[in-house]
Amino acid sequence: MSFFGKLKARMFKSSSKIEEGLDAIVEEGGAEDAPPPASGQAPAAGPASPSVPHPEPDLPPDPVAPPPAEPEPEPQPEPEPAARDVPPPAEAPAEGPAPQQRPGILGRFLGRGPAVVRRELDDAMLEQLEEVLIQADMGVDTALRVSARFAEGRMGRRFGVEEIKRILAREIAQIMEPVARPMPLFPKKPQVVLVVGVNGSGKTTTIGKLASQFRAAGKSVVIAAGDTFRAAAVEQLQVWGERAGVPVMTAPEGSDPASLAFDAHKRAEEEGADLLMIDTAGRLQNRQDLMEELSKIVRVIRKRDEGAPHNTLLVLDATTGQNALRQVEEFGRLADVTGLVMTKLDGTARGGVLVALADRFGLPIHAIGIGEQVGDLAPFAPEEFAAALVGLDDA
Ligand SMILES: Nc1nc2c(ncn2[C@@H]2O[C@H](COP(=O)(O)OP(=O)(O)OP(=O)(O)O)[C@@H](O)[C@H]2O)c(=O)[nH]1
Ligand SMILES: [Mg+2]
Repeated sequence: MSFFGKLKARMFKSSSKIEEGLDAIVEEGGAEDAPPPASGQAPAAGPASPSVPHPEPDLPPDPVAPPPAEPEPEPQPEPEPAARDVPPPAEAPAEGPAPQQRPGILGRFLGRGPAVVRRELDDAMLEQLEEVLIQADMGVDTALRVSARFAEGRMGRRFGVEEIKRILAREIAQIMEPVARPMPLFPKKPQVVLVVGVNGSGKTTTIGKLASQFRAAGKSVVIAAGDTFRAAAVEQLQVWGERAGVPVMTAPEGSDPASLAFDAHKRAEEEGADLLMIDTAGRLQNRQDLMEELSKIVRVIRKRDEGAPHNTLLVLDATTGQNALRQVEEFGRLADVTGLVMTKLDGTARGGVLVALADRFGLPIHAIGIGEQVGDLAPFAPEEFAAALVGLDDA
């Protein structure tokens, strides 16, 4: 399966939340439209009442939804003959039924495809859209920005769910485009990658996955098991190291992680390794002592290479939702974070938080995790992510 297929399947909780919200919005104030008639046929019907039950539960995707490759793929409902009966937006009620005729079975026999429910974009609909985005954990500011971009030049026009998803995906991808950057590789050997984050965010797993992927790409890697608090953490890393064929340097439980980092750097340099990845113990951003320990690791490693760490990756757990924003602020203050990795986008309905992070901080998002296996970490691709987030079938 392609990574997009996997991403889409695993992000179903986030996407189904957005989908459900959009379905409800369009159902509430929408009316059934017929798509344009086949060539040469006169329009026979206008929009139907929202109270008319949807006759086809298994409609194919919106037939007027354009192919994604078009430069301005947004559908133009105005030219549809069916829309002629709709009063101009200024006179229309904010919501509610437009003048209507049912698109009869006869009409379909005459060659008009399945009907689509569309709703006219007005202030009330826009507010509901904002609400759906906020509920997907996009945060208020970002939800407002995405909705405003959605509304630009589109008020008074009519949209079906599929069209809304495409426009949203495009707006979201545009916000995220500038931060989608893989972890930069430098000629400096060893390049020091410090990995930080709160407890259980996925630091050790991410190091294991990255180490495997770098190895597969022909890089030599050394891992420092800097979480000296828990013996289990060291064992966990050793398993990943064995799998990846990467040496893991350890220190006795309770010993100073800064001195392990120092020794590991020495070894990595002696071995001519390309990368030194330093795992750290999980720490809550409000534990001052642990945060200071992190600063000490940085101070000590700089005694060996004043440019180190070259990358400080903050690993964030998507399931923590809006709290991720605070973590970026706090860790950023203490550890000079250079890039983000977001894990556990599978199995959470809070995937929208990544949009908020991109919008608010502009820090590079290097990779996303969608599972526990080595192949479940992939470079962050904004178009695929945005499509999966809103539940589109293609990116
Ligand atoms: N579903 C899912 N689970 C993940 C992902 N990344 C990590 N995990 C799991 O999350 C749990 C915690 O991961 P760790 O890598 O141990 O997290 P950590 O940040 O090192 O944790 P501490 O060292 O205790 O702070 C493990 O069970 C991982 O398998 C992911 O992308 N998706
Ligand atoms: Mg760990």
